[in-house]
Amino acid sequence: MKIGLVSYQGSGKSTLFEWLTQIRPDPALAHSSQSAMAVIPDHRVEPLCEIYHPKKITLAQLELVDTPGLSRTHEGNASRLAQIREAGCLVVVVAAFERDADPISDLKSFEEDLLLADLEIVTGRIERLRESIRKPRPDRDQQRAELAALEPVAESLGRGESLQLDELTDEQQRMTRSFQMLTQKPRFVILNVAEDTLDTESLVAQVPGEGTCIAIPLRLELELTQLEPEEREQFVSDMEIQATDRDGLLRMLMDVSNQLIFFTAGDKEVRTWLLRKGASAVEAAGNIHTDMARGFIRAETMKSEDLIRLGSEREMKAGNLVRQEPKDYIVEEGDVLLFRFNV
Ligand SMILES: Nc1nc2c(ncn2[C@@H]2O[C@H](COP(=O)(O)OP(=O)(O)OP(=O)(O)O)[C@@H](O)[C@H]2O)c(=O)[nH]1
Ligand SMILES: [Mg+2]
Repeated sequence: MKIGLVSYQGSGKSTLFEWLTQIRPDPALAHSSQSAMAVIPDHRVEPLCEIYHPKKITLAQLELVDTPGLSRTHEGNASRLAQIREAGCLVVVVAAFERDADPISDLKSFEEDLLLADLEIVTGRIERLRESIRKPRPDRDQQRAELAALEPVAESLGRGESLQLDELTDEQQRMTRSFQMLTQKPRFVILNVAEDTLDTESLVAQVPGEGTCIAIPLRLELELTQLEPEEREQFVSDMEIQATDRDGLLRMLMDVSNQLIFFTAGDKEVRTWLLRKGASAVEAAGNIHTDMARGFIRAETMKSEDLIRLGSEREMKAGNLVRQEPKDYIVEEGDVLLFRFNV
């Protein structure tokens, strides 16, 4: 799933992108989206490697997309919004580093812009349906049903309510899927504060939705990653600052994008994989290879904490901790999976 970094111009998206991916977005391509991967470190990989001594280690990566910032005058926003629609989840970067910044009202107007963009799409469709229904045509009932499903969606957007997927009926979800509605995408907010902003907590507390916002001095964080490790340590202790937990942030982004990590482990490779939360074992197998899903027999499943605690597969078997799971088993965070399949 693509994670879109979005906001108004000049709020720090590209700075965040470079900090997390270590890739500098090309300023010449600033009018279009640029994507890169951010490696997700995992503290369980090292102990697993002590068990398997693999030849290779591969870590899962999140795909981040640096999108062009919206203009506050709305000029030229249509194509920028279209690029944002392609992301599965949004990280809204709000500028809070200037003395006169008002990040909370900025965030509010950004949310309103997303809402208006969705309203425009839905009302456009409604108008076309109303027009079309006047004429006799074979699919008129179907169009009436679509109209009936969309009208309440337009009404609530018109009231300024941003819609979440779980508030829509199945039919409404189906009817709005192709719109890729911005207001339905999970969102996470990063307040881009100045190096010397002290009271970030009270700022964060003003953002609605618990646990979906953090304050980060992005420019400072990026500069820190560009220092040599010793220099960085010196700087951090001289300035009495605390570097942001970058790995923790990547975890949060995994959470908002509704993904978990599972492992495959053997003497060839220890590897982490991303998977949609709630996905089944056969879907996990399909992420690795379509053949594995097609010929799926079962998934030998261990909890990584148990395996790390006991130190070997032999001990796991002796303790009856290796489960044989069928296709529809719902994979859990931290599972170590070995797929048995027919070729
Ligand atoms: N003082 C200060 N300046 C910052 C901070 N973060 C970003 N900036 C500056 O703000 C400007 C814009 O940052 P970018 O990361 O390019 O912003 P952007 O959101 O990608 O901008 P667009 O791509 O134009 O939409 C740059 O000049 C940054 O140096 C910060 O934490 N503190
Ligand atoms: Mg940028």
